[in-house]
Amino acid sequence: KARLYSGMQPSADSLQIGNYIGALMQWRDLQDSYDAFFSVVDLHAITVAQDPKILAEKTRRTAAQYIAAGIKPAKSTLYVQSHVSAHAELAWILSTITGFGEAGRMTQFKDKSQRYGADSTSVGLFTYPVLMAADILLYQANVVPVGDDQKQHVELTRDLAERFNSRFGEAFTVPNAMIQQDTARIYDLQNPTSKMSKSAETDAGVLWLLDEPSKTAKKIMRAVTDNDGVVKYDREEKPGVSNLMVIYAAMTGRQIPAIEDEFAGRGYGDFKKAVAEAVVNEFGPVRENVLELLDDPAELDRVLARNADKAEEVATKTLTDVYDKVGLLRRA
Ligand code: AQP
Repeated sequence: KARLYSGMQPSADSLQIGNYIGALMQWRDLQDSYDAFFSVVDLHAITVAQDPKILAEKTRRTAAQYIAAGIKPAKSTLYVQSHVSAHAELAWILSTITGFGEAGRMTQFKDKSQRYGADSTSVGLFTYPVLMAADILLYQANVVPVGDDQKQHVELTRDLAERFNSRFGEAFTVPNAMIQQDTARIYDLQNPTSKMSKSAETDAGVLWLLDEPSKTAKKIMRAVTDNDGVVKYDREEKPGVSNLMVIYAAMTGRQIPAIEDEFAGRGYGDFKKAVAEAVVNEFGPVRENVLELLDDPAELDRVLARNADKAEEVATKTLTDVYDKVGLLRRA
């Protein structure tokens, strides 16, 4: 089986519906056809300030949400990034072959550093893509399912793999990005032209996986739409309605044209009620499952430890080979 690698940051108490549709649902389907590694990337999360008192709990909760959404820890390797020290070690090696200008061209860094301001922008945020390259290359991943926004980082990963291989000898598989289609992108309910995000400024536009069902329904009923009252897919002219349609399609497995037919001649009220019901129905069991898993954190931590062992075995092999190729003296 081909190798697959992906991860999410434990940067909030709960994941949002964009993470669920854009990542978890796809991972769940892909895990049958690939030898999959799914990581909770806590080392990435600390590239922006995190509260040390709650980071560990957020990490555990993120892992619980992976499992509750259908990632099987007995089949896929589901682990916490910081449990495998090879990530940080390989990132260092890769940073020594990354050009300063090359890293400076990453648009996510430009966006995020602008958002946080010069005083809160760390060197870690700058080298974030190098750590991501290490994540992927350690496991010799063939494919990396990511959103459009991460395409540039996977390109850099490929460049670093090729550069290392030609400079020091074949050590890495050159990975391919598996880019999800446009319909996998979810936008903020209050601001439907910007992507829904865990770190959104306001809560009203974000649907959290672990929210109370009544809260979820209320947010959907209050989602921004438009004045023409027609349920029709048009990203440019009707971003709010189109976004709700994509959410509804993902929750029900229905196609966009069928949804247009279903709601022809009906108002937004009816449509929003249907969307709310579909989301609440999908999230309900996942939420219960998460709460159950969190009831026994020791068991959850044991599962993560076992998976970290599995991950470490693969990672150490790559790292040892890399250290040798770079010419570092082996410890006797
Ligand atoms: N709005 C979205 N629509 C579709 N997919 C999305 N993803 C995130 N937002 C959407 C996908 O979820 C995964 C999460 O990756 P991440 O945790 O590394 O961070 P991110 O992409 O930056 O996600 P957030 O929620 O916006 O987090 P913060 O606020 O912490 O930066 C990726 O696969 C991503 O494509």
